[in-house]
Amino acid sequence: MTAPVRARSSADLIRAEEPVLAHNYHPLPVVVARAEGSWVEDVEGRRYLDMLAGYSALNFGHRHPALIEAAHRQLDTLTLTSRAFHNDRLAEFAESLAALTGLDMVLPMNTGAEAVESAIKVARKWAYEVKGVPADQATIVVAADNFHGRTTTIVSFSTDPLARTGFGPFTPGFRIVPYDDLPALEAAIDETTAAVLIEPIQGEAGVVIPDEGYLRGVRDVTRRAGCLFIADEIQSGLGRTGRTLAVDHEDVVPDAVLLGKALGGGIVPVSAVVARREVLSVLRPGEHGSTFGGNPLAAAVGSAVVDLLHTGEFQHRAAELGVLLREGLASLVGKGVLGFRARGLWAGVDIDPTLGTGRDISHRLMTHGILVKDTHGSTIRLAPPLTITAEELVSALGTLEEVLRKGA
Ligand code: IF1
Repeated sequence: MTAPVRARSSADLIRAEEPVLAHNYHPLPVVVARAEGSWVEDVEGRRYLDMLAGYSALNFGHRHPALIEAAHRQLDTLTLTSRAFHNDRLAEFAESLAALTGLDMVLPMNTGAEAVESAIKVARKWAYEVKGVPADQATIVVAADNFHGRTTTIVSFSTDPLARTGFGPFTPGFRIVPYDDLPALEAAIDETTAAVLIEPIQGEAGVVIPDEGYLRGVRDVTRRAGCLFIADEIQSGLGRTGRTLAVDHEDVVPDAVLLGKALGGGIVPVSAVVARREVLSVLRPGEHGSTFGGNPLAAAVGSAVVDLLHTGEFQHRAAELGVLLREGLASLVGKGVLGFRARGLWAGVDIDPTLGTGRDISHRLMTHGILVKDTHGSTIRLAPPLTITAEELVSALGTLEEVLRKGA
């Protein structure tokens, strides 16, 4: 007789990962088994409010009905063709994404890092073919404390030793300037510059919001210098900040916008470079691609995501609930919170380090039924699903207050 199958506990599952799973993460000790909307449930049935939302990959919450329905419908019809053939979902996806961003053309990819890599390739090719930069001389100006992904080329211009050390040799051709410093940016640009690549709000750096006027300044400087402005909106875009894109807060239209995370509706990885025609037109058959980019399932889910954003409802919720978030955090300043930066439903919160590291605070919030993630030092980030209710948000802030009051 075989032994009865026993469900494995959270502790069992965490222990089981240890010898077989690469240790490139140090997750909080919660093992999620189910989720719906703003809530996740662990193996033992404990419920947690998800205040990280997959780093903004879950802007519409877990398993949004419209997105799940789009995915189910597509799963029953067609899932993958490769780009060797056309598929009947791609035109609609590209049209609606271009319309959403006010740009002309779409290059579909899968992960965020791939969108960034693709934009670097396109910018370089644009520099040689359109701007007339001598072969292999193109430079790209980026900001210190950036986060654009994990590939070899992308970590080549990271300033985070943890992301870089041990992974050289690195890709040349990048110049790093301080973020939110227009004179430094202008000084770094010369006739070899293909593009300026920045996050309109720096996520990993701790939700760092540049001074009003910086993004307009980047637009002016790049236009005058004749180089491209590429905005990495992979984390900041698609409703998170209260507008469709973070650059919309300054009414700026970059030459290229990079999207990812929420574009896949929390279901599949979907990313894209969305750009002016002159920019993406430099790519010709055979020069770039991806087996999975633009597959019918991704296109169907991506189209459904764009449909949700076309209503404006989620941008509106992020803006309105963002006021509550800001007020709640302001009331905690001096009560364990040293300071915070917030826009829409996105905040970096600096906790008094005497109360613990960001990790300690995240752990304590977890035991109180709230999931968040630390960044550096004693900063935690809050990025709840844009579907969160005012009551849920207020209750999460109450829990944060309680955790901070109890101290270390
Ligand atoms: C990890 C942070 C979030 C991104 C921007 C591109 C990418 C990302 C602006 C690459 C990815 C991630 C990946 C995740 C942690 C994470 C993150 F802490 F690093 F900053 F979200 F807050 N551009 N961000 O934020 O996208 O290739 O991952 O799809 O551990 O690497 P990807």
